[in-house]
Parts: sequence; structure tokens; C-alpha cells
Amino acid sequence: MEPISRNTQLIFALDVTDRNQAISLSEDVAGFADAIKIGYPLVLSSGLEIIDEVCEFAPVIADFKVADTPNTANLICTRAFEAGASAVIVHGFTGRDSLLECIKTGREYGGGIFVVTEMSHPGAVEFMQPQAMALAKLAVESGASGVVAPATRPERVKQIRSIVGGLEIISPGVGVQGGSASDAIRAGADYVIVGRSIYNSGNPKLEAERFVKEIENCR
Ligand code: OMP
Repeated sequence: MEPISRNTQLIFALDVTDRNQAISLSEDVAGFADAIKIGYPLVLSSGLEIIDEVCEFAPVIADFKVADTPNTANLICTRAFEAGASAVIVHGFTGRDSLLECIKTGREYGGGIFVVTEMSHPGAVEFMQPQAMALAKLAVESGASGVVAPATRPERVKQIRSIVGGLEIISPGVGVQGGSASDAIRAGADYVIVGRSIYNSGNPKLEAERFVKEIENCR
């Protein structure tokens, strides 16, 4: 598994459900994205092997938003790392024991664990927002590699940065969800996650390049 290294600061969310389209999009954005994030839509339609296939183009983050008991969380993370993922996204609200188990599994495979703090969609203010800082603190205390924080609310990215210190922040919600890549980076995100604005555009390669330039210009 290839480690994720900070270069373009763009993570491409590959949420399509057709294997051939996924491969062709990965080919298009390879070179512009530091990682490609794959979640349930693609894995459930193309099988877990798609992780290994996409690894040829960029390190893969398995977005399984793991939220289970420690044993089941471990089983899920193990499958993701064995399939070739460089990191797995997990929830922290299930508690310290489940999160620690994911992080232990990550260490065994030399992979990273990103913990969701506050999600980017409007409904996240209902239950997640009140717990976001506690979840960020738990991520630090548990030894996670980073957290997920909302580009749709750059002020929250800034607050979460003040809690997580040197942990990495990956930030979704850019483009279709209304967030701006440069605002998220300026607020303290290490990477922005972009899906539909790239893969639904007429020219995914050009759009990925445009995001990379936008990020470069705000450094
Ligand atoms: P677009 O909205 O198409 O750019 O895709 C965003 C991607 O980030 C999707 O894969 C979402 O599932 C994911 N995501 C969020 O949009 N918001 C979050 O709070 C967390 C995630 C995530 O964990 O990646």
C-alpha cells in the first residue's frame, strides 16, 4: 500500500457505480489527486477488488464510515487494508473502544484512520455538531492519523484544527455541497475532498486541475 503524501491537497471522491467509468476517471485524475476515496457506492457495485485496481492510479482511502462494535469494526478495517487501502474513514461516536480497535488494525497494516467529526451536510448540525469537538479530541487521544471536517463550514474546520493540532484534516463538501476549496484550506484543512464537481463535469481532468490550481493559489 502506498502512503498518502501531501502534494496537490486534492482527494477525489469516486462515488460512481460503474467499474469501467471508475477506472477511466481514476486514469483521468491520476497526477492531480493525492488520494482517491472509494466508498459503498462503488464497492457494493464492483466488489472490494476495485480498491486494488484503483491503487494503480493513487493511494486509496476506503470510506466505510465504520460504526460498529470493536470486533466488527476490526473485521471491516482488516478487509479494507487487505484489499489495499492506505486509510479507512471511521466514525468516533461508537466510542473509544471501537475507535482504538480500528487504530490498532491500521497500525498492523501501516495504514491510516480518519475519524469523522462533524459531517458536511445540513443535517449534521442536528446530532453531530454538538459532539464534534469531543470527537476531535477523542481522535487525538486515540492516536488517529486525522479527522474529517466540513468544508461547508470553514469556521468549524478552524475550530476543529485548534483541537486536533498536527493531525491531518480532510475536508469534504466542496463544489456541489456549496463549500469552497480555498476557504477550507485557508481554514486549516490539509486536503479537500471533491466528488461530483469533478466526475459529473464534462471534463474531469480539467476540473481536477482547476481545483489543484485553486488550492495552489491560496497557499
Ligand atoms: P461530493 O459531494 O460529490 O463532492 O462528494 C463528497 C464525498 O465526501 C462523498 O463521498 C461523501 O460521502 C463524502 N463525505 C461528505 O460529503 N461529507 C462528510 O461529512 C464526510 C464525507 C466523507 O467521510 O468522506
